[in-house]
Amino acid sequence: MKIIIASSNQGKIKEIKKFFNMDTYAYSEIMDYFDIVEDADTFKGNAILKAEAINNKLTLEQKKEFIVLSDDSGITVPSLGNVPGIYSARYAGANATSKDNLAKLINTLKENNLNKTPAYYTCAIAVIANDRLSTTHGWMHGNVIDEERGTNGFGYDPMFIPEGFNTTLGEMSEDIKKELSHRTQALNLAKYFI
Ligand code: ITT
Repeated sequence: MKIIIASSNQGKIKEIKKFFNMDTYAYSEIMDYFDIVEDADTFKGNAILKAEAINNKLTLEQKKEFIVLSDDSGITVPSLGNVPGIYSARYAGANATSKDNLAKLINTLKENNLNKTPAYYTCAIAVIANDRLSTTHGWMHGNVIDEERGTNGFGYDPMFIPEGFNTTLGEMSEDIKKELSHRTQALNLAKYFI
């Protein structure tokens, strides 16, 4: 069995490929890139939309060969009214880069005089194998700070300090993030279906 990752986020793809000990491909390695509309109102709903969009493009032969796996994820800051949540990828606007989104969250903390406040990452994974759909979730709790520290990871990692640590994910090794992360928790559960 091989896995197709229904994502075009290079940070996620790298972490998911590292997690599995089997042939794992970004969908762009199997088919042309296309835009997937993510208009559900939950992480789970958007993960399902992405997995179904890729699964619908597979031939019957490919469906026997491949499992489709998608990831919808984001960060939530309760003291800011639960932003950006499911809008994490577009927090700074429709065409925002992850740098823009990180800068916007840092600025919003500063505007609210919050230099450190609780936050958590959520990851919903959807798996489709032989047209059967399953979903799982994982979370990572900690705090966000009003500055960027370190360059490891991706997205909001340089401003996120996991619970029990003093450094941001941007300052930590990939292996420590792999042990703690929302993505690892959700993928560990998804392994049962796979
Ligand atoms: P795909 O839909 O193609 O998978 P995307 O980047 O649009 O890529 P999402 O809609 O799930 O993915 O948005 C997730 C955003 O949340 C992502 O852009 C990151 O900024 C952030 N995010 C999710 N997991 C993260 C992690 O482990 N570390 C840092 N930021 C993360």
